[in-house]
Amino acid sequence: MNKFRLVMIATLVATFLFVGCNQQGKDSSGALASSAAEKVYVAPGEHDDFYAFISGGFSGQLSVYGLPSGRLFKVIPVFSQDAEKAWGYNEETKPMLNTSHGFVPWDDSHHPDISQTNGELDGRFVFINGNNTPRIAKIDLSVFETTEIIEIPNSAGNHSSAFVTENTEYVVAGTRFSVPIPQRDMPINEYKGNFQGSLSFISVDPEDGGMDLSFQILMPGFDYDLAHPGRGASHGWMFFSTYNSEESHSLMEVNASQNDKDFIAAVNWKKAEEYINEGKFKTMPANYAHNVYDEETHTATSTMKKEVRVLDASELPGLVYLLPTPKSPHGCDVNPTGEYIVGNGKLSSDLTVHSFAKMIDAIESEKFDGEAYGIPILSFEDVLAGTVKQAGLGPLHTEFDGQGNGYTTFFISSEVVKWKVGTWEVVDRQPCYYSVGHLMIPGGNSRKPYGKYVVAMNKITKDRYLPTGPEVTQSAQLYDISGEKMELLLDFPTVGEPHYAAGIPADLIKERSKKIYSLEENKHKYATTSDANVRVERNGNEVHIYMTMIRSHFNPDNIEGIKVGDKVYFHVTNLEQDYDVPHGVSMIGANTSELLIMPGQTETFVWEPKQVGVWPFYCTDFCSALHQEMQGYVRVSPANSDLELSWSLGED
Ligand code: K7E
Ligand code: CUA
Repeated sequence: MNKFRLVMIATLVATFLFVGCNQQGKDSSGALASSAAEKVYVAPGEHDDFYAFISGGFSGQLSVYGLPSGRLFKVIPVFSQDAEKAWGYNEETKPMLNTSHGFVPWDDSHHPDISQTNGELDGRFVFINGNNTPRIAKIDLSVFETTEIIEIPNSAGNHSSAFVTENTEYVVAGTRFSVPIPQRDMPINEYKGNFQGSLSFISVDPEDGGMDLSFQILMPGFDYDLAHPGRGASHGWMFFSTYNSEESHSLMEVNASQNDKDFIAAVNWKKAEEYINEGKFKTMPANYAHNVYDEETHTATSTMKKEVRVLDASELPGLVYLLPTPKSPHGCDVNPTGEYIVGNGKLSSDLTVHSFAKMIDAIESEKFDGEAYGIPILSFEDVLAGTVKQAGLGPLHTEFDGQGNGYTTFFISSEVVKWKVGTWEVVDRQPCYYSVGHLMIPGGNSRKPYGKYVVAMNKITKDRYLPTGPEVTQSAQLYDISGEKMELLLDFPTVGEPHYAAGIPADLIKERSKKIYSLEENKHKYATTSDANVRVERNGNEVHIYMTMIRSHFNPDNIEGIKVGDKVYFHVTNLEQDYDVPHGVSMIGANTSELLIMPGQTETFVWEPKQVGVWPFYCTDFCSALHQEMQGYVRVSPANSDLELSWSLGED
C-alpha cells in the first residue's frame, strides 16, 4: 500500500511537470492556435458535422451540441422539470416523472447511448439513465424529446446504465448500490450475504421502440459500476465492472479498497433468454412506473407495473462469470471488434485488458479460480490479454477510434492517453483542464467509430473561463485525433456535470428531424383544431378553456365568468403549420410555467385564481411583429358570483 502510494505520488509529480511544460508550449504557439481555430470554425449558416449528446449529470437533462463548433443547440429535459419547455409542469408531461415514490421531478443522468442496428449507430433513439431514483429514459431523435421513461425496481443508484446491445435488443441497468431485495426493514450491518445487486435487461421493441423490463439477474451484493455490450464475436454478452466485492457498507473509501482485485462480471444474456424460455425464472412482486408519451395525443400516461421476472445468478450455470480486475475498476469498455474488454482500475496506473476469446477458452475448459455465491471466478492470467503499463494515474474510461487505438482518461493525472490495441504501448498523451471523467468518440461504443474527434469531459475548470462566483462551469474539450498525435482544438462549457456523451454524424439524424406536428393527426383529448370549436365549459368548479393560438392572437382572448376557487384548465392548441413558429402562453399568478407549444400541438396548464380582478395572459415566444399584441384577459369574480361564462374574440 505504502509502496503503491509512493509510486502514485511520484507519477503525479512527474505528470504535473509534464502538464506544466505543455501548457507553456501551447501559450507560445500562435500559429498552432490559429490552425486549431480553423478546424472548429463552422461558418455562419453552415452546419456542424456531428451531434454530441452530453449528459447533464446532476441537472438530470441531456444537452445537444454540434461538433466541431461546440455550439449548444438544445437542452432536452429528461428527468428534471424544465420551465423553459414546460416539461413536468404541463398536464401532458407530468405523468412522465411519476415513479413508485410519487412525482419525482429530478434525477442524476450520466450515460447516454444511441440505438444501434448491426452494431452501428442508427440515430433513432438516445437512452439515458436516472441514477438516483432508478429509471431509464428514451429520447426520440425525430423530435428530440423524451418519449418514454421506465423505472427500475430492485435497484438503487442505477449507474451501470443505459447501454445498448448491438441491435438494441436491450438497454441495460445495473445497481450501483446493493440493497435488500425485496426491500425490507433490516439492520444495515447485516449487509454481507444479504444485500444483493440486480442487473436489468430492458427490451426495446424493434418496430416502435417500446421499452419493457424483460428480466433481472440477481447478483452478489457488490457495486455494479459501469457496463458495455459485447459486439461481433462477443455479441450476446454484457460486461459490468464491479467494486466493493468486499461487501462493506460503511467508510467505503477504505473498506471497499481492501481487495487487490474486484471483478468484471461477464453476463451471457443469450443464455438468460434460454433460461427465460425454459421457465427458469421466478416472478417477483414489484412496483414500478412505466411512462409513455404519445405523439398523437401529445399526452403521457403512467402505468404501475406489478411484477418482474428474476433469474438468480448463483443458481443458473453459465449465466455469469467473474473476471478478476485490479483496483476497484470503474469504466468497463469493449473495443469495436468485441475481443477486448478494458477494466479501468481507478486506484491503478495500469489498464487491464481482458480477452474475450481467452475467456471463452477458460470457460470451456472449466478452469475456475473459485467462486462467489456460486458464480465461477476465472483466473486473472487465463483471461488477461495485456496491460497498458504506467499509462497515467486514476484511469476512468476508454473509447476507441476504429483504427486500432484506445483512448483512456486519467482523472488524477488529468489527461487523455492514446494507446495501441494489441501491443498495449502508449503512443500519445494530452493534458485535460482539469480532472477528466468520461471521453467520447462519435460511435465509440459501436462496431463503427467515427474516429475524427474525441471529446473529454472535465470535472474542474478553475481558471479556464471568466469566473462566475463560487460555482463555475464544467467543461468539454475537443481534440482532433485524425493524426498520430492528438491536438487540442477547443474548450466549451457544458450544462450541469457532463459524464458520458454519445456522438453521431449529423447526416444520420438531421434529415429525419420532424418540423411540425400535423393538426389533422392531433388526437389530444382537448385539442381545438379549428376556431369553430373554441369554447369554455364549466363542470362544478372545474373550468375547461378550449383555446387556439395563431399569429398573432388567442381565441378566445376575453373570458368572463371565472370565479375565485375555480380550477381553470387552459387547453391551448397552436394552429400554425409552419416550421419554427411556436407560441407561448402564460397566466399571471399561475404556479406552473409558461407553455411553449409547437405548431400543431396542444398543451394544458392549470390556473387557480386566488384574487378577484381582471387578469392578463400573453404569448411568451416572440412570434411575429405583432407578438406584443398577442394577449388576452380573464375576468375573475367572487366565489359566490352568478355571472355566466362567456368568451369572445374581437367583439366590443
Ligand atoms: Cu465515470 Cu457516472 Cu460514468 Cu461520471 S461516471 S465520470
Ligand atoms: Cu405568439 Cu408571440
